[in-house]
Amino acid sequence: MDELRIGVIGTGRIGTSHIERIMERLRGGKIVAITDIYKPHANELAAKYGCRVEEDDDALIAADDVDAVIIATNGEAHAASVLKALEHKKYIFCEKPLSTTAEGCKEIMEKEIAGGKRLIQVGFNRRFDRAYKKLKEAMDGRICGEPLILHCTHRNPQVAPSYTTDMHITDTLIHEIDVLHWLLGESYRSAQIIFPRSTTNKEPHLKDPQLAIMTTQSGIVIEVEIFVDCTFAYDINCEVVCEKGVVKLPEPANVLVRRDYMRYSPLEPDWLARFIDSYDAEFQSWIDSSLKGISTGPSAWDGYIATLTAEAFVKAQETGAIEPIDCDTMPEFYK
Ligand code: ISE
Repeated sequence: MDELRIGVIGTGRIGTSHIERIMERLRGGKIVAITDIYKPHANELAAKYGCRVEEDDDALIAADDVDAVIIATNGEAHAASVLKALEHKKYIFCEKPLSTTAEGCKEIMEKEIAGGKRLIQVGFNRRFDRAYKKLKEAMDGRICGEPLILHCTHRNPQVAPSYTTDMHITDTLIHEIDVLHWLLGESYRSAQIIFPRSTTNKEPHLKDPQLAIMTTQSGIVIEVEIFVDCTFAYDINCEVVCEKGVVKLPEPANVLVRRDYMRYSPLEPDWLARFIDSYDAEFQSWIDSSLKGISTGPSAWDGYIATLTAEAFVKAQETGAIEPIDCDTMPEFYK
């Protein structure tokens, strides 16, 4: 195969941005079909990029000229499309979450394992971000010794009115859950949420900010401030306190301005701007590895760890307790 023929399920903001990057910037992939329950925008994209609109995910996944599918619908719809795509032995890129339940992730893993070949990559883009890669290199080299504590922030300037308090976990914290599991090479054993005083910013129905505390299997304690209506910028930070020093996620490069008796450096407005390069790298890697017949990115196992941990955090939001996380043993297939 010298070109990966791709079908896209879901043409919302993220699906549209993936279509653009594959057709305009990346090598080796071509969008041949798209589908969405809302057809007018899909029709516009099809006209712009010379592909066709399929009626639904069944038709798109079954099409003979579709080698690989991108699933970019609402989280609740992901698992059903993934299972169908596994049935048809297509390469799969699934945005997070792989499934909204840990049980659903297990069903997907069983099916993938039964098929005998890794076909799934889950959309955890931060692993492809230059800054996180630098941090990982430093951690793997243990330049400051063993990690002990992590202080992180995940701040969004605002969220849509449809955003709910559990989405602090399932939609937002899930990125830290995955990227820190990758960074530290460990899964988690407990989850706790603390609700500080809530902001009076735009979304009064939200409990915002929240403080998430998780402990890894070896006892590293991670605290993440999740503040989705912070109003000032998209602001992602991560500081790892180690035995002999501190390692910090590099800030995205930006100009330093001196003006009006001030010195400042602009921050990013949103996650697409902050992580644009990582999405390009993530999709180039997915296309290249699929063309070679392998899947190398975040796996269905990583999708399971993320959803399992998120489930414990949502429970912790309700109970106020420290919730245990009972993780299965990693199947040989994913090692
Ligand atoms: C969104 O879905 C993302 O993936 C962003 O990275 C995250 O910052 C945001 O909170 C989510 O809603």
